[in-house]
Amino acid sequence: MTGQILIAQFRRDIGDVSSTVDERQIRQKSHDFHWYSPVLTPQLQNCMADVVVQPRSEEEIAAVIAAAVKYRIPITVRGGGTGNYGQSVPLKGGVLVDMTGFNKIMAVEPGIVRTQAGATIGGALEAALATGQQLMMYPSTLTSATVGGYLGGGFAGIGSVRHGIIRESGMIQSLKIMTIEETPRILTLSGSDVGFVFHSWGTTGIILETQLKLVPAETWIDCIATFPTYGDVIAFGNAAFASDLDMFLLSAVERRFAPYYKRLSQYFDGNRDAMFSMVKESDVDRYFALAATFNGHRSMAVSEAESNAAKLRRIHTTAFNHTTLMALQVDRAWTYLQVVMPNPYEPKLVEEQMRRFGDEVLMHHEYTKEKGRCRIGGLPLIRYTTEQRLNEIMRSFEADGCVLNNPHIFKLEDGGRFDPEGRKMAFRASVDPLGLLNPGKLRSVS
Ligand SMILES: Cc1cc2nc3c(=O)[nH]c(=O)nc-3n(C[C@H](O)[C@H](O)C(O)COP(=O)(O)OP(=O)(O)OC[C@H]3O[C@@H](n4cnc5c(N)ncnc54)[C@H](O)[C@@H]3O)c2cc1C
Repeated sequence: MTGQILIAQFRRDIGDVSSTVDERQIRQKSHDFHWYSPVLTPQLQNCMADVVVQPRSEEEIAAVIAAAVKYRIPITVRGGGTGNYGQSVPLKGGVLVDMTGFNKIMAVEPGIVRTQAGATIGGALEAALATGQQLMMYPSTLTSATVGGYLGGGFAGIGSVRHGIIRESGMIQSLKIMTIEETPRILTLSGSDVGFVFHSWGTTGIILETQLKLVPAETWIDCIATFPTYGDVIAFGNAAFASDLDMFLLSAVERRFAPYYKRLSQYFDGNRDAMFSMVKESDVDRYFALAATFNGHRSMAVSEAESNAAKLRRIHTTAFNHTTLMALQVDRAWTYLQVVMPNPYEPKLVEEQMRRFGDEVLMHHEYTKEKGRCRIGGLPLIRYTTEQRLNEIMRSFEADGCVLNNPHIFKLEDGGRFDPEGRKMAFRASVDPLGLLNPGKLRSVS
């Protein structure tokens, strides 16, 4: 917590920049989707900023940083607040910088969109589509997540089966960031240097602007294929990934998820397991022909217009952590895990895991690409009882050769995706020498 007098001095220094100390607004902006985790909730629920600011220009962001540095006040940056691990929760109070007021789509050119960091991903996608282009990928939270938040906290998304995970997709062309110094500097990063800031959970400079690569827009059809067993779904997923089918999403869920898919219940009724996909219009028939070779039925194939007219749920809002959200909206006793499956992932392993865990675990897998190979990320639902049991389930997946990216942690290094060579850490120190940015998120920085 920062003292009230210091906060008052800080607010005086930032002049006209919008700021509030209203308790309700502070509480709302100090939390994200860490409530998915019954382990994180008690640890983070009382963490609160002392003041929330909403800058609208580069100059205002610089004024906020300069004043915070002058008074040594911690700074936590927030986009849409859809992160799952308390990424934008201010562990040590201080200033919460809400970036959503800094939200212009600056330019759309052939192959490129330039945005301010607080623009929503959905806004960037819409602007690209208006020029016959599209983003390479996006999170299922695209209407509320910001571009800066996705690059600061995200990992993959809808489109990653086609273009790979964000880190290696080439999607981030360049980033403009501001340093955390009394006289803030602006740096432009490109090439592999964007990796210093990507997925650093807001600990490494404030992203001001992004330049993202665009690809030609395609017409994607929302498809559901259903199968007699979940092993068949996985066998089909493996074959579809290895084929030349053009797909933007390949998301497998078992039949016990059906009660959570109300607006698609006529196509996914709980009698069969399912693959939810976005398939290029010209490949839809071949997609279902391949599914048929694994006992798959064509259950649904609708265009965006048909889906909207029938008031169906769009497929991209059923995938990744939206699958988890749909279940949690009905039953808060669920939580989840993030598990990378062994490659190749044999259908008999998932069937064995389903037998082993019974009603305690429901299976959901997202197909993505990493280093050109299939990367199957499991986001299984877990019926939560105790932290000890949750840990036992994790160890059981690991014994099968799976790799855990534990979502029940709030230290960046513990997620298993951080900087083994220390280059990120060295860069971080150079742009935030006092360690004021999102303090407490890095185990290696107090
Ligand atoms: C229902 C649901 C579905 C999801 N689906 C996906 C998915 O498909 N793929 C995926 O990767 N993630 C997914 N996520 C996680 C989350 O949506 C993504 O991490 C994301 O896009 C966050 O954007 P945001 O604007 O909400 O960021 P926030 O939650 O506000 O912030 C995320 C992190 O980025 C930092 N940050 C924010 N803005 C800046 C900035 N301008 N400069 C520097 N750092 C900044 C924050 O400090 C924080 O550490 C999902 C989450 C939910 C709840």
